[in-house]
Amino acid sequence: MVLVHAYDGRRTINGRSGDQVVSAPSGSRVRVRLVNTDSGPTQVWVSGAAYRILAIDGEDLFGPSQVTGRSLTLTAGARADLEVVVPPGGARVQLPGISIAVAPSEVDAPSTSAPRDEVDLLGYGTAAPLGFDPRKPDRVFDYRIGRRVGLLDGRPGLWWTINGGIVPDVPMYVVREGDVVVFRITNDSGDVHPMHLHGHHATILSRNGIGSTGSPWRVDSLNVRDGESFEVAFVADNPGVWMDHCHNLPHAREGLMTHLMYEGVTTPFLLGTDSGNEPE
Ligand SMILES: [Cu+2]
Repeated sequence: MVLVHAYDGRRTINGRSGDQVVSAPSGSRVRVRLVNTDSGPTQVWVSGAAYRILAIDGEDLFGPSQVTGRSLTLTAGARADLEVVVPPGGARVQLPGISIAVAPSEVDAPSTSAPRDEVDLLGYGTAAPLGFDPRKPDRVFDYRIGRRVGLLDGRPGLWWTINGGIVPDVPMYVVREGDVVVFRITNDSGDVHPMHLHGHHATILSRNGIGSTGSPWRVDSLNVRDGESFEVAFVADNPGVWMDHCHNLPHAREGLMTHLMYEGVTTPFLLGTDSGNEPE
């Protein structure tokens, strides 16, 4: 388990700064689970060996192929399971400013600078059935991320918007249990947003109008860059009231959050500062 977090701008793995080593004999197959607990995306890559991406956000990828010379983007809150077969000279899982080597104890695993190219999960692995048909959705929602001047809790500022509105003037997405739900996410806000839906994993159907050709790619945290658009789909199979927000928490506080709600599910808790809730 490789938990990546920056404290006071200093990058750590599992709470410790500096490069680390996990001793592993040559030929052993190591599964490295990365967790990005920061507010922004990061790159991760492996030097000294090829790697396979076995899972994203805890969801297995189908038919993952070997990756060399490319990095993987881990958005805020994202998890990735990488498989590395340890070569005699060791391998090093790297992120900017920190690394963890998986290597026989007597060797110093190599390091490289960050690859310029990145793995595109839209075409990674082998296509497989999704388990539901997103072509006939019961609900289609727009989640348009923007930014404009306005008032948030009476405070003037430049705030994030969802479909043009500032919290609480944003859509509450209502579904019924069993619905096939499609979200069309667009971002014209000038910044990247790690969008995070609680309680569900959404399958990526397309990015910028280009359909997925690889393994079913399921996420609960999606890196949505400025100017990008995604179509994602899921089956509403987990009744509740779920946050659907930006995982960059200052962004969430600045308005980039709403809810996915199920018909017939209510909560005694209220939105807004009138309820006595004060965001941290
Ligand atoms: Cu954001």
